[in-house]
Amino acid sequence: MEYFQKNFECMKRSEMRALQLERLKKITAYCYDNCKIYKDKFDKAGLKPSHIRSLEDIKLIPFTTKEDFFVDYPYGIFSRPLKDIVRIHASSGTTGRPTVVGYTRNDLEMWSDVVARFAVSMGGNAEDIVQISFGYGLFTGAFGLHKGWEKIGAAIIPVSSGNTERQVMLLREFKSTVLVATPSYGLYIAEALHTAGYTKDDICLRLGFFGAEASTRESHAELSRQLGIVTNDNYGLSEITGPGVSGECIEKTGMHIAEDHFYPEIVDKNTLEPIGGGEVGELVLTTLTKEGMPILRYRTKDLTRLNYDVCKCGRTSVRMDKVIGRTDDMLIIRGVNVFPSQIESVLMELAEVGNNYEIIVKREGYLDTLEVKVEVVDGALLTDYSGLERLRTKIKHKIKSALQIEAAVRLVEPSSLKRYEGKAKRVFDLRNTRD
Ligand code: DLL
Repeated sequence: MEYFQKNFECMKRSEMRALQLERLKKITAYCYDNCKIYKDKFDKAGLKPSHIRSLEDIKLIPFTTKEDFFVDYPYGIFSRPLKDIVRIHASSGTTGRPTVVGYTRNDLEMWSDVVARFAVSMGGNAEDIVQISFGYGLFTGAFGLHKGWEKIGAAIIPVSSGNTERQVMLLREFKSTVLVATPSYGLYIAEALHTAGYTKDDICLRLGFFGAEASTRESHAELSRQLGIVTNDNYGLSEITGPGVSGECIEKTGMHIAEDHFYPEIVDKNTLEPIGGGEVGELVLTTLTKEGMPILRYRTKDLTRLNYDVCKCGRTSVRMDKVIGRTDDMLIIRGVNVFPSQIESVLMELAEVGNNYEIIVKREGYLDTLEVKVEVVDGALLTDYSGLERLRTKIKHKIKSALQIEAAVRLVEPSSLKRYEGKAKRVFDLRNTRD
């Protein structure tokens, strides 16, 4: 088994905890001394950095949320003057202003280290040819994966997202061995490969690194099947560093968190009290080593759980489960909590429907309605009324048994729904809009 930084990845738990505590004390004092936003929050809570004496004391520290990035926008959340900042990125910010994030030179080194760790943990090496199909720009995805893979000596193809026919051409002609994309774009590229008349046997891909949005085991199985690859799920967020917070290893039993740099907690999303025992809750992250913009107890809004068992790969780092969804993406339909990923799991298991779907929620009178639109694989089915009805009923039953909720199912023509080159938009909640 290869490791990138074995001393940290395989550290004994007692040593890891000691290291985390030492770093937590230091970063708490550093934030208090260098960032007014933190100083004000600590003073308001009557907290001094010296009150942090154990890892458990982390719960004394007030949470940081997205709103804190706007208190003194854009750079107020930085702990270093701009002369020390060498890179600025921003979150994708689908709604409103994006959060602005800054890195010092050491932050960039750390960032590429943590990405290199999970690349190596999947068997990535200097011989790989890595096609980066994330958009280069303010988004952290492309630069994050680029620098991590470059660090292990791989050859990077910085194609960026979009121009899907060209992606296929590069896969074939440049013989890329690794594809880096959102899972939804990965599926789109796979579709374009087949539309152009090729199969997985015409390309050299062996690994697919997918992240930046929630995905299911079923969609990864589909990516594996269509592209002939072993897939990896990796997680991160701009506010914490970008990609590299955690990633699956070849065992694929959860995403290893680089916990010498990012301290994870799980809290109840309503009471905000810490939850132990491997239960699902909101992930809260503290950066332990960042200089430019350290973040204490960031509420990610992502729901997952932690597993502290040692992995078969030998890494001792805690693993997080696949993200179920964001608390702000959770739909409450007629009182039932529904995550888009649950619907995706149902659809991806069915061979008769494709990988593109839309979830539409409306309010009719006082009643919420849920509609799932999905493409059939075989367009001929659309003229076969009884075949179509059978499939619709089957999907409705499966959704009912997975979610305990009735959904209307609309089967549409192949290739008729919008494809995404970055993060996909699957949910259209029209309850608060007039239509
Ligand atoms: O998406 C960073 C990233 C880029 C991660 C490339 C992995 C690969 P943001 O644009 O700030 O940063 O969005 C962060 O995306 O809070 C999650 O809700 C979601 N997310 C990221 N990775 C995953 C994943 C990047 N593997 C937000 N599974 C996060 C589920 C993910 N959700």
